[in-house]
Amino acid sequence: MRIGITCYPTYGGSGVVATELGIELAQRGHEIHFITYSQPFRLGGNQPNISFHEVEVSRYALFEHAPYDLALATRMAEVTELYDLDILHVHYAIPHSVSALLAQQMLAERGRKLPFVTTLHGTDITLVGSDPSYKPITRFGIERSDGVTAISDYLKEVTISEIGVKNHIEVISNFVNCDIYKRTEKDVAERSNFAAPGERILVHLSNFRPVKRIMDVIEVFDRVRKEVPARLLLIGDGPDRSKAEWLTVQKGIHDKVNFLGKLDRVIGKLAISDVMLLPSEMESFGLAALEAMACEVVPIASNVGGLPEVIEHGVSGFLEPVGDVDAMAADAIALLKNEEALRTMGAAARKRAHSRFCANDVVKKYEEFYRRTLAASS
Ligand code: GMT
Repeated sequence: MRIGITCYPTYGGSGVVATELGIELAQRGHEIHFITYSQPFRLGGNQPNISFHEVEVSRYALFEHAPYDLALATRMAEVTELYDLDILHVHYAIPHSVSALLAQQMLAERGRKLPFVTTLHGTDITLVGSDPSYKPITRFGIERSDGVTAISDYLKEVTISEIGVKNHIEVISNFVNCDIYKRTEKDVAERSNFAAPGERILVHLSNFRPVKRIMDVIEVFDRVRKEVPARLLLIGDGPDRSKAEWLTVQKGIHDKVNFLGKLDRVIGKLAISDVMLLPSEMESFGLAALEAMACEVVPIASNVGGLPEVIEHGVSGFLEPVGDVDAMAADAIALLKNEEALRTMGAAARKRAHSRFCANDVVKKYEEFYRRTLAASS
């Protein structure tokens, strides 16, 4: 198939999923066309079967806010014609589904069909989509999509109850390439670059937005390092980063925390870690936890949203109430003091990722969904 993919190319879970999906589909022989305002950050250059089409947004003195949605719709229609796309897959409902709908209608005028699939990721429904200024257009974009998927049962339910969407929503979970995301001897040897022998490594990966509760990450780590020699690796960047940096200074633990910034490749850092902290206010899925689990890193996360669909409490990780930094720290301390329990749970985390969320299985579901969508709209 010739598939167009639109996503937010910046640091965020939906862009990661869209990019990894494009890479996996290209490896299966599909022709993939990313249509985005900049190259998706996890997409290296020159990959076979993958092209990138930049959306240029012209500025004009009248525009306080340049109409990106319209430039995107125009580019979607153009790329569809130039490369004879079969289907368009947009990630994150707003504004991508509405731009896709416009592109579809522009092409229909010329007798050209363009079916499109919208994948819902989380904040497009729980934050942006629920805001009264966006709710009606979010529902409209979703209901006019030829196919709709959500990344967890939780998100499907919220989309129905909060947004009032009436059409079918297929749940296709997020995934990880289990052949790439794994712990190797080489990675283990890298530990010495970040931690002294005997020190444990805790890790957090996000875009440092308030919903991620970065201060809780620091609070949990501060409690843990008083009981167990440990270091904290923070991967990513965003609005709450400097607040977090100042908190580590106030607590006198700045030298124990590595702010690594945005990284294209996170596997190496995950694979040397023992525990991932994900104390988010909300996660519709928690891709970062899944990537960590595939590398035998035990997730300690909030018991919210779609996280219980990923992590089995007490088996492949821990789930605690939002904001309960004492409970999260207690889980981490008990685990990090017991090497056997840590390795057993790490293996269970890998098993969980492998049994339900490997790319090989999940990407087939997308291929099948595209075929069904194409058949229904022909
Ligand atoms: O919260 C983020 O990290 C970004 C956000 C996005 O849309 O880019 O992530 C959402 O999509 C991810 C990929 O499907 C999910 O793993 C995250 O749980 C979800 N974030 C929230 O629901 C807050």
